[in-house]
Amino acid sequence: MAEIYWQKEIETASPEQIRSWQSERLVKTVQRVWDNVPMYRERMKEAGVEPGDIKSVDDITKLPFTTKQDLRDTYPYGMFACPMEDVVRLHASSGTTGKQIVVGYTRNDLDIWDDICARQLCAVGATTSDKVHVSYGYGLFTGGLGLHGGAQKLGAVTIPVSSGNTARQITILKDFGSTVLCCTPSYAMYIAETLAADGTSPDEIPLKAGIFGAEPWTNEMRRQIEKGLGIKAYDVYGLTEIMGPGVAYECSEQRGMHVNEDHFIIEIVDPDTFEPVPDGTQGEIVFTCITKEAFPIIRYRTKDIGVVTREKCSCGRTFARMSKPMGRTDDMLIIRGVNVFPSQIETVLLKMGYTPNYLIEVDRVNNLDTVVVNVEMNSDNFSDTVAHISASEHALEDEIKSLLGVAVDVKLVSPGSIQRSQGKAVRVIDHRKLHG
Ligand code: DLL
Repeated sequence: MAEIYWQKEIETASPEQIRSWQSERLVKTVQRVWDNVPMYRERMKEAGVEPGDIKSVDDITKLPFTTKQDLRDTYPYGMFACPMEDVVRLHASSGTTGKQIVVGYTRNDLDIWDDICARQLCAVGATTSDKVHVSYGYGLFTGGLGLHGGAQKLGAVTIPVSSGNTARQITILKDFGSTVLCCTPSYAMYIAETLAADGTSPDEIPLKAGIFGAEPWTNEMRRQIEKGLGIKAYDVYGLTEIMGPGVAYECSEQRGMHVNEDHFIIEIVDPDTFEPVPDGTQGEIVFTCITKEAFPIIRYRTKDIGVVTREKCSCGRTFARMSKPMGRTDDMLIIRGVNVFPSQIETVLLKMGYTPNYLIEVDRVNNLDTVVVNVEMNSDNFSDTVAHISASEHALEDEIKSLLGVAVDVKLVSPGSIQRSQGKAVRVIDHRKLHG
C-alpha cells in the first residue's frame, strides 16, 4: 500500500527540524505555564528553575514532573493556562480510582487534535472515499469525539455510532458500508464474535481497516481481530491528560507508533529513580505538550510502560516510535515477588489457542497471594469431560509458569461466560484491594 500522509512535510521532517520545533515550542510553553498556572510556577521555583533556564529541548530534564495527583489537587480548572472564554470543550477521565480529572481545549487545540487523528486515519490508508465508523464512546471520554474530529477533517464520511448495542453496530456496518472501524480492541473482538454468531462472513462487509486503542492489546489479539473482521488492525495511543487518541499512531509497518513529536515530547524514565533511560530501554513514558493552549502539561508521568526508538521507519515518517505499552505500572501484578502484566498472560493464552476472553482474580489467602486466571473455552478447544478440562488447565498453568515464572491456577469456563466489554475491558479483579 502506498503510504499516505496528512501533513507530509511535518510527518517526514528531518530530525534536526523536529528538534528545532520542539525547542522553540518548549520555551514558549514553559513561559506560558509560568505566567498562567500557579502550581507550575511554584514547582519550578522549588526546583530552582526559571523560564530563562529552558533554552532547548535538552533542558527539559531541569523541569519538575507532573502527576495525576497534581491534576486532582488542582481540580477542576487549576491547571488551565488560558482564560475560560478561550476554552471551547472539556473532557474528563475518571480512571479506575479516585476523583476525575478535567481537561480543556481551545479552538486551536481542537484543530491540532483533529489533525493528529487525521494523520492516523491517513496512515491506515483512509481517504475521502472512506466511511469511518466510530464506536468509541462519545461523551467526556476522548475516544469518540477525538477520532470523529479527525475523520471529519480528513473529509471521510463520519459515522458517529458510539459504543454499545452490538446488534445495531452490525446492521450499520452492513447497511451503511463502513470501511474503517474505530473502537477498543476488546470491543472489536466482541463485534467479530457477534458477526460470527450472526452467521455473517467477514467477506460480506466492506470493512478494511480498524483503529484500536485505549487499552493494552497484544499482537496475538491483533491477528484474531484481523481474521474475525477481515481487516488490517492498527494501534492508536493517547490519554486524556495529553490530548486523547492520536498522541501516537501506527503506520503500515506496524512496528511501533509514531509519536506526534511536533506537538508532544516523549521521554522514557526509570520508574523508580525517574532518571531518563537511553532509547531502546523500557521504562515509564513521560510526555510534555508543547503546542496546547488550554491544558499544556509538563513532563507528565503517564504510568504506562514502554520503549522508544528513533530508528528510521520504512514508511518515511521521521517521528520517534513508541512500542505498544505493555501496561501501566499500577496494573502490574506482583505475584509472590514476580512482576507480571495481564498482557503477558494474554500472550500465553492466545498462543495456546484461546480467545482474549479471560479474567484474572488476585486474592490473598493466609498471607499468600493467589491468582486465578479464568479462561473461556471456545469451539476449537471446548470439552465437557472433567479429565480433559483438567489436563488443559494444567497445560496452561505449566506454560504460564515456564514463560512468566509465576504459578497461577487456571480455571476453564464455558464459552460466553466472561462478560464482554463495549469500552475498556476489565482484565483484573484484585480482591486484596477490595478487602483492604
Ligand atoms: O484511552 C484515549 C484513547 C481513546 C486512546 C481512544 C486511544 C483510542 P484515557 O481514558 O485517559 O484515554 O486512558 C489513557 O489508556 O495511559 C494507557 O494506559 C491506555 N492506553 C491508551 N491507548 C493505548 C494503547 C484514552 N494503544 C490510558 N495501548 C493510557 C495500550 C493504551 N494502552
